[in-house]
Amino acid sequence: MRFIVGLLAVALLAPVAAGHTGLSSARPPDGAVVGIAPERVVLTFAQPFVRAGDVSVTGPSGAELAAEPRQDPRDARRLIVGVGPDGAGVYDVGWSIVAADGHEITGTTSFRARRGSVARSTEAIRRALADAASAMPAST
Ligand SMILES: [Cu+2]
Repeated sequence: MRFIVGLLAVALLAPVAAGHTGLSSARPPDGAVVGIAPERVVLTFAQPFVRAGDVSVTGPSGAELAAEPRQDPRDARRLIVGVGPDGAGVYDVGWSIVAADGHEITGTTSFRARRGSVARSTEAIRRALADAASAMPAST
């Protein structure tokens, strides 16, 4: 019985010890393989946080790609980070926020892209050109 009470105490105290918020989901998810490198990473925390801290996104080329890390004005639990273009491979995200209790929390997440965002823009341009060509009236 004492053992069970002990377990219960640990279970009840653990969240209190954690106190501040934590990362509840990432998009792309940690460890995911995505088709094309995304334009942004969205991190959702369990509770609203005060502000973003240092955020980095290191692309497969080793370049630092994070752009305008910001708290979603419509959801204070979400951190949105723009991602600059890079090639296929692993993208490492390092994040930091200031939680509501004033503690800074940091963590990492990463994902792999089968194709780089550069390939996407080339393809998008080609598709746009093809669409424009097909929309052109036939010359007489
Ligand atoms: Cu805390």
